[in-house]
Amino acid sequence: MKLSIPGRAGTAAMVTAVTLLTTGAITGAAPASPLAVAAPDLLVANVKAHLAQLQAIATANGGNRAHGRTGYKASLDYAKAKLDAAGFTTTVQQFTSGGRTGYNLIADWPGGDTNQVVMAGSHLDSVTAGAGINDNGSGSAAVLEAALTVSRTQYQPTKHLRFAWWGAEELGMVGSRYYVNSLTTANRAKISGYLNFDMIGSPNPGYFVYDDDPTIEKTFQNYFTGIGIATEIETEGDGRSDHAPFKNAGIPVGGLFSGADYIKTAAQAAKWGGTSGRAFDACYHSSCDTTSNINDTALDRNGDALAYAVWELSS
Ligand code: DTR
Ligand code: ZN
Ligand code: ZN
Repeated sequence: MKLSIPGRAGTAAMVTAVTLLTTGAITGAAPASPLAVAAPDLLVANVKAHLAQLQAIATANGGNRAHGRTGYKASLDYAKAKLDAAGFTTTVQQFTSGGRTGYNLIADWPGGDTNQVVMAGSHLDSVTAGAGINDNGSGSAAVLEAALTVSRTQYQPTKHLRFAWWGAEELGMVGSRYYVNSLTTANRAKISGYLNFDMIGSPNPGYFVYDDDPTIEKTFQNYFTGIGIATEIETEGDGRSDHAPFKNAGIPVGGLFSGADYIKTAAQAAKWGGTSGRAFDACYHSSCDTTSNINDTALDRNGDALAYAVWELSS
């Protein structure tokens, strides 16, 4: 779902103006500044289709997609096949943790200034207890759909776009830390921002924005202001997800979160709906974290916010 976004309406109007100008439908000065390309709507039906695939993978592989188990590698193979077919340059990074082999999936969109890399990522692994559809199929599916939408729209950003799916986050951000540590100092300096998406479809959702880098934080807040949703600063997860290794390396980070085992207050229920006195995700790290453990509205809104930020920060 897309609505007008403050600060972007002008861009949208400019895009309209140029469109109309080229059709001769209106007269008047052409926009002075180069046009930013407005982010497309991320199709939540496509995101849910990815979640259905991840659920099927877990079901076919012992009920989980955990590090070192067959369900994790099958999840990575699913995403990689889609990205290869869409024209991305993919890399599978292998590491060992707890005596088991782990993998990161990195997908570069050809083009853009490789001295300014905008990254969006999510952990692809689940806990061993279940399929991990909200934690973190939701983030992984939305990042995958954003990447596929870049390809589908043939978006040509000014900056270089890189997408990532991390292994072994549940063991302590092992995969993302392995990736950051594998970068040279020069290559770390080229990453202008890392956006993290870990649990963005919680069944009793909150709308939390990471308060690490102010520019990234404001970008997300602008999106939610544009759709009339109040956000809160994310305080539960400092250091608890894959943005932490990037932040520790001095790279600007941000992200979105819809809540885990903390309890929704009455004030939060009043502004966001849902049920006060209950966890944002009562199936956190449990076998009930399946495709029925997703709030479609939260997944839709956070997916669109993801796309908005990727387009905005890379244009
Ligand atoms: N997604 C959880 C880690 C986690 C718990 N709270 C937050 C807040 C923000 C980001 C991540 C988290 C996990 O992977 O277990
Ligand atoms: Zn988890
Ligand atoms: Zn997680």
